[in-house]
Amino acid sequence: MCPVRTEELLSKLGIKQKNYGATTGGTKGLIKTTGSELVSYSPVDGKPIASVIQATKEEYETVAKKAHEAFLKFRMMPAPKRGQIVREIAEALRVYKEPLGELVTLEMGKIKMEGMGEVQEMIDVADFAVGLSRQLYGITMHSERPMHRMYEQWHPLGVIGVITSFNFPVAVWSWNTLLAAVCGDSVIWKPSSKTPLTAVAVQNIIAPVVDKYDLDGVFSMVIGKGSDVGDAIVNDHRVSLVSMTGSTKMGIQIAQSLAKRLAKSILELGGNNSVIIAEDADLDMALRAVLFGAVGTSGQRCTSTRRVIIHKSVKEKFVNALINAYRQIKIGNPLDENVNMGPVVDGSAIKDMLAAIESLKAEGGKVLYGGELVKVPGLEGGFYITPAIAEAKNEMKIVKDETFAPLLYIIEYENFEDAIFKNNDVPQGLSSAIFTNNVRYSEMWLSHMGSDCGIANVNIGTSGAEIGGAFGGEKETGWGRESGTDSWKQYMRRQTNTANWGRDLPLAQGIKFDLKK
Ligand code: UN1
Repeated sequence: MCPVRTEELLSKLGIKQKNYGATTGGTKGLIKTTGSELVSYSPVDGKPIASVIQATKEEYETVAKKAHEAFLKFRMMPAPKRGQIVREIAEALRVYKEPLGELVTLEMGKIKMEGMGEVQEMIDVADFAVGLSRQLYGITMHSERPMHRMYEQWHPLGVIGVITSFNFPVAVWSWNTLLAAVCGDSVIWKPSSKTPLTAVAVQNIIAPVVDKYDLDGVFSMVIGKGSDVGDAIVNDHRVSLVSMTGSTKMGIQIAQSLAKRLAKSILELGGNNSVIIAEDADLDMALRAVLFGAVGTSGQRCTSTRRVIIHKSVKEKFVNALINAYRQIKIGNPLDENVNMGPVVDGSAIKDMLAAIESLKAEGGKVLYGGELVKVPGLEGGFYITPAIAEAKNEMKIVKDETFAPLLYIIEYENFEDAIFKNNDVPQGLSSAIFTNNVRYSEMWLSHMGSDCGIANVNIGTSGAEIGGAFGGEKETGWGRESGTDSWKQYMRRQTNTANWGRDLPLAQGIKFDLKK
C-alpha cells in the first residue's frame, strides 16, 4: 500500500478494495459487473491502491438503456430545476474537495495542490452551469412576412458519451457532464483505465443528490476496455454526442466511427504548446510561467508548455536561469506539500520520454538538463524522472510530436514573424503564449496573423486556463469547445421556429404559388 493514509482516504470516498465498474447513479444504480479485474496502481510508489471489476458489453447495454430512458424523463424537468441539482452537486464537491484532490494525486501523481485545483475546477464549472440553467438563450429575429414570429430554441440533445483521460481524471467529466445536465441530457462516462478509482469516488460523492432527485440513469459511469465499452459508446445510435479527451490517434479513429453514423463529437486531443519570449519580455515572469507550464502535472497537461521559442538575444540568460530553477525543483511524493513535482503516470510515460530524448539526439538536438530517472527513498516503485530541457529546432520530427512528459524544447528565433511561424508550424493547435511588453507584437500575436491555436495568451503561460473561456483547439487537437462561454450549445439541439398568427399564407422570397385558373 502507499505510504499515505490510503485506507482512511479510500473509506472517506466510499472506495472498497474491490469495486463494481458500472453504475446508473445513486445508491441503487450500482451494477454488479462481471468483466475482468482492473487494478489501479499508484504512480507514487507503483503499488496497487484498489481494483475495479470492469463492465462487459452486456452491462454497458443495461446502462445505455437506462441512460436513454432517463433522458426522456430528465428533459421534462425545467432547466432552472436542473440547475438546482448541479448546485447541490457543487456543494457535495466542496465538502469532498480535499479527499478527492488527494485521490487524484494518489491515482495519477499530480501534486496535491494541483489535485485540489482540479476539484476546484469542477466546482467552478458547476457554479457556471447553475447560472446557465437560467439562460440557455435562443435569439429572436424579424420575419420578412407580416404577422409571423421567428425564433430559435435550444432543446436537450440526448445521451452524451464522455470519454476522459488520466491527466484530468475528474475535471473533464464535470466540464461536460454538468453543462450537459443543465441542458437536460443524460451522460455515460467512460473514465481512463489508468484512473478508475477517482471516477468511482465522484459517483459516490454525487450519489446522495442522485438519490434525492431520483435521477437514476442521468449520471452513469462504465469502466471497461476501450474495445468493449469505448467502442460500444461510439457506435451506439442512442448516444448523440461523444466528447472525448485523449491522443490524436485515438481521436481520429473515434471521429471516423462517429462520422459513419453522423453523430456529433467534441475532440480534445494532443497539444504542442509554445511560449514565445520576445527580446523585451519580462524574463522573471516568463520563467515562472514556463516552469509551471512545463513541470506542472509532470508535463502531462494537454496545455503543458512543450516549446520555448525565444529571441536569440535573451536565450542564454533565460536558459541559464531556467536550468537553475529546474535544479531547485523538489521531486518526490506528490502528497508532500514541499514537493513541486510528482511522478509521471506510469512506466510507459518514462519510456516515451526517454525515447523522445534519444530521437532528439539522433536529429542533432542536445539535452541541457534532466531526463534522468530518480529514486525517491521509500517510494522505489514510483515513476520519477527529472524534467528535461533540450536545445532543439522546430523543424525536427520529434518536436512535431506531443511527448506527454516533462520534456521542454528550446528553439531560437531572430525575427518576430518567424517566431509566430514556428509557433504555428506544428500539427497541433491547442494553447500558446507570448511574453512581451511590445504592443505591436502582442496585437499581431492575437490577430488573425498570429497564433493559430484555440488559446492564445499574453504574459501568462499556456496551461491553467480558467473555466469561463471556451476550451479546445484547432488542427490535430481536434474540434469543439468545452466548459466556458457558449460551449453549452454543443449539448443541445437547435431548432428554428416560424409561427404565423395571421390569416394569410405568404411565402418567403416573394414566391407566389397559386393554383392556375
Ligand atoms: C487537460 O490537460 O486536458 O488549462 C485540461 C489547463 C486546465 C485544463 C487542462 N484548466 O491547464
